[in-house]
Amino acid sequence: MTGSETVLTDLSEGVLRLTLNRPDKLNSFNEALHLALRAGFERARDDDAVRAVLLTGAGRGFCAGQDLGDRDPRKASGPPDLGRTIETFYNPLLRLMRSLEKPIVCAVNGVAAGAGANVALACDIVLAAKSARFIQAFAKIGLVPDSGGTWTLPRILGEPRAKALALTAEPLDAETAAAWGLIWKAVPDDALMDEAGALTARLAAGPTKGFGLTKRAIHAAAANTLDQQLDLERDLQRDAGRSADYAEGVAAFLDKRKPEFRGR
Ligand code: LHQ
Repeated sequence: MTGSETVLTDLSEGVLRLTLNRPDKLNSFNEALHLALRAGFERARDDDAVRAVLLTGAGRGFCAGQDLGDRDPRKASGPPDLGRTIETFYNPLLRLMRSLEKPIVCAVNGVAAGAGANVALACDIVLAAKSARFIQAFAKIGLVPDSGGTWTLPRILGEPRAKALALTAEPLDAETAAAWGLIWKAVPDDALMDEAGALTARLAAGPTKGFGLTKRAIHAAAANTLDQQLDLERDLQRDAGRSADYAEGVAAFLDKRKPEFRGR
């Protein structure tokens, strides 16, 4: 395990594990955590040894959003420019995560509030401990859901549930989040890290080039017509069909053996 204090980083057998590590502040985002997390996802993008990412939090929380200790209005000389904070820190992170052509699994180990909830929901497969809660906490301090929340929530939940969560800031428990399709699974607390670790390891040993193309296709669907999407599937399948992993997958099937995928 290496890394600065704020994000622990560990690469093992293709899995880059990123652990938010400000447990006494429920892993809320300060500048150092932002920069370290961004560096982690940049490594995931640039390092061929990384085949999948597992994001989680240290201690009893996943992430409580922006560190409000840094934001005391009584200590400021005037109104803040939160748009600048979003443009400098949150949006680059969300864009980086969304464009990563490798699977991101999120193990939500405890409360996920504000930007912390929406960063979790930006991951590809989200598992949450049964005791975890998702809180669109923004409304409690007069803000708008950010980190993609106003895009993700209505798409997944529809406007009625998205608006109720955003306007009331009521906590959504992990089992309801799973029942509503907001996350993949709620799992017993003591099974979370084993299950998330095994899932990420399985993905990292899989045909990760194909996974990347699959993510690209599913992301494009939000803005495409069916005709456009059918054309895109044709183009991406052409790429996938030329991959070494496709050749290996079919050969292994015909040989009745386990495939050895390389992500190429
Ligand atoms: C915290 C925090 C925190 C600092 C817990 N900051 N210390 C973008 C642009 C720029 C500015 C604004 O924001 C954004 C995006 C956003 O994310 S806005 C939303 C910001 N987040 C929140 O409003 C959530 C604030 N936290 C809470 O409501 C509660 O802490 C939750 C519901 C997350 C957890 O409640 P509890 O389980 O009861 O824990 P706690 O409140 O006792 O917190 C434990 C410690 O963590 C405590 O410190 P202490 O020294 O008293 O033990 C908290 O002060 C600290 N902490 N969240 N965001």
